[in-house]
Amino acid sequence: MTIERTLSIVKPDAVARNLVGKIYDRFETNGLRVVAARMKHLSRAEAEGFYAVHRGKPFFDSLVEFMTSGPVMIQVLEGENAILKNRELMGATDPQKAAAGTLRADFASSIEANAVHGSDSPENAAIEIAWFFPQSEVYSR
Ligand code: RTP
Ligand code: MG
Repeated sequence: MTIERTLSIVKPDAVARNLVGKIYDRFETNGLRVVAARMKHLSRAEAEGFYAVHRGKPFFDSLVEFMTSGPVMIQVLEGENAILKNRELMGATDPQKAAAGTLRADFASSIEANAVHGSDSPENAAIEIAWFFPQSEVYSR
């Protein structure tokens, strides 16, 4: 059994649609625990830095525009295989391709405004958690 932590973001579309509680409920119902959280309206520099791996891709400017369009809810989730489990709960990037019952199938409106972010590997989870939270603000069990 591997207890992991992953970085999750409720994106501006889902915050605007008042879905934070419904999304947290999915995490908690599926064995993930919120161990750090903050709401933040990302600056352009923060969004560009956070999504730096996508710099140069055709959707990068639009992605940064979207991620800075309103506040986001940022959390660290902890639990067994948290990284993969959160990705499974999220569903495919494109909500049209996301499996039924996933967050993106239920709450996303487009491939860009897709409700949630989740770290995709242990390496990126560590980087992304540190990007938003000092260790003293992660309340691990
Ligand atoms: P995320 O990083 O946000 O958890 O999403 P992901 O791994 O499922 O997808 P990724 O390939 O990392 O893309 C990051 C975010 O960029 C936007 N996107 N737009 N217009 C497009 O073709 C396109 N492709 C990606 C989405 O908001 C996606 O979640
Ligand atoms: Mg990604």
